[in-house]
Amino acid sequence: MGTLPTLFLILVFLPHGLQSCGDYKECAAQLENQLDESLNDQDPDPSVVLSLCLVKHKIEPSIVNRLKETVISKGASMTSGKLGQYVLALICCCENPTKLTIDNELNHGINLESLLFDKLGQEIKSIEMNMHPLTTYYQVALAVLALCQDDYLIRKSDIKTFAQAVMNDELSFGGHFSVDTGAMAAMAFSCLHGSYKPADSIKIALTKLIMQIYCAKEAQGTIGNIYSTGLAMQALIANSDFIPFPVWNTSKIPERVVEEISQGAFSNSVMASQILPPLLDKTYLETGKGCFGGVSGTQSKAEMSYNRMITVDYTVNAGTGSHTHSTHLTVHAGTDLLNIMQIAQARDAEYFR
Ligand code: B12
Repeated sequence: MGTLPTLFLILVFLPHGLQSCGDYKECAAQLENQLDESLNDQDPDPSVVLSLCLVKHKIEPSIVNRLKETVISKGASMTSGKLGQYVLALICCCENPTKLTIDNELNHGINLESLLFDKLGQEIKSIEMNMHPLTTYYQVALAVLALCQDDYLIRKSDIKTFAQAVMNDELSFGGHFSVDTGAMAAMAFSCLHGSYKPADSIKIALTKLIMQIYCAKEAQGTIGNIYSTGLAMQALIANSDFIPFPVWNTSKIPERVVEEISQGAFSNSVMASQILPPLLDKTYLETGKGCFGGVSGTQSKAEMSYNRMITVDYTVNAGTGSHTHSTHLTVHAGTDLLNIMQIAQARDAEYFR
């Protein structure tokens, strides 16, 4: 065969992602096109939708509807991590996972968050009884991240069990720290950090994970292997107050990622969806941020987060003496003082009138 026909064959049958890209931005644009196209020929993958939504902020309503149809019909039988992926994708598209409807056809809608909350509960129960989750810690992390990103209440005891697993080095495969799992868990703890309790356990687990991820940096420019590098970069970007960006992002990482994308290593859409956000400085922790103030969605963030619970210590001083009566209440965030007083009264009318 002559040179020209051979060249023709190479060009025609070149694997999809194999056009060379020169820098981060060019490679990101290439991946974005690849992911966009992948939405046409199959059921939209929630991790692909999430990734595109994070970098573009606008997903076609028909794609969002297909995502909703799938999760409404199959959500109950999905694993915790798969459901977590759907919830993250829908939050990113400014949908309200606590009242999911298609064209408002159901009055009350489906509450994906309470379904996910139950699935997380089963995972935690399994950890406590059998020393391992029903699925994997990767999926547990996805579930926690999804609930947390939507400001949904997560049981303190569940968080404690998950943090304990990190401290006991249980997030490993074959005796080695799993960078993918560690990175997903670091994002989950990063979300919990600051607004959930127990604060100490969260901070210690998060610090440990970030250090483990940083230590997994390889001389040739990956963190773990090339496929865990995307999630690891996201975890490090989201926690740059622990390790500043210039410290971990040495030139080797961008060089290596660009080289691998050019060579077609990310022709798989799910793998591409994990590396695209950090190429453009985005992480799963920004899910839903574009919806603040009702910018592009049907629901405002305030409405979406109505499920968030807070704890209130309510104390009354009886007369001028030193008699005080206290109660510890769990109420929806945003409950006003009058309501808190009424709830306290309902609990103990003798002291809180
Ligand atoms: C958990 C996990 C596993 C578990 C999955 C079973 C379980 N109980 O959950 C186990 C340990 C069995 C496993 C095995 C393997 N895995 Co694995 N796995 C993962 C991990 C950490 C999370 C996947 C996940 O749960 N996603 C969330 C759920 C909700 O989405 P999902 O679509 O349902 O996920 C399913 C698929 O990812 C599938 N799966 C897992 N690994 C692989 C690998 C391949 C090639 C395929 C086709 C599918 C597949 O199992 C998941 C659970 O059902 C990813 C990390 C990542 N960055 O994605 C690596 C990852 C996907 N695995 C990888 C690899 C290489 C493998 C193995 C080939 C390892 C080996 N040498 O044996 C095998 C192949 C298994 C297969 N199905 O063909 C690579 C894939 C790289 C690539 N080129 O695409 C990843 C990215 C890890 C990495 N950084 O290298 N894996």
